[in-house]
Amino acid sequence: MRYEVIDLERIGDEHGALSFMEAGRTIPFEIRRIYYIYDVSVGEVRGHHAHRRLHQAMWCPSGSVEIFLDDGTERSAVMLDTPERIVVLRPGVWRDYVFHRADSTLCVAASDYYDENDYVRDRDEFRALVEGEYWGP
Ligand code: T46
Repeated sequence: MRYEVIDLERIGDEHGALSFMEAGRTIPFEIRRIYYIYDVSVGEVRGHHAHRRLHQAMWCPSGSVEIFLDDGTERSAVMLDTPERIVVLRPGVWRDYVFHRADSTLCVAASDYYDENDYVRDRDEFRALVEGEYWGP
């Protein structure tokens, strides 16, 4: 599998809750970039790409976002509808995602700076790369 779902610890009491993730531990790569996606209409589908070398971790601190994943051999969907859940993607995973609530925010920690050359946005190229086991580690 080129992705992993992790349920973080929830440290909570009557005053509220706290969850945490640590680079190099929970997130198995050095973080070079953080971005977040918001103000997306319910039902809008974004993504439609894989990455050649980029590792990413995604979580949804509020709202509900569903991530559809395809690593070329297996397809699955991960519902990020609790702040405690993160999904960690290695290179070579095609992703589409949809916002189920308009007040959702999808947060992403990435292993490198933005580089359009790292994107595979064509399905035929993705399939060829899967067959060639091209992906970075
Ligand atoms: C991913 C999913 C979950 C930048 O200038 N810098 C950045 O760091 C990013 C991520 C994007 N951009 C620009 C590139 C495009 O002009 O923002 C615009 C929208 O990017 P994109 O169409 O790639 O957005 P999504 O939502 O399809 O994908 C993004 C990430 O690009 C991608 O890596 O995994 O969120």
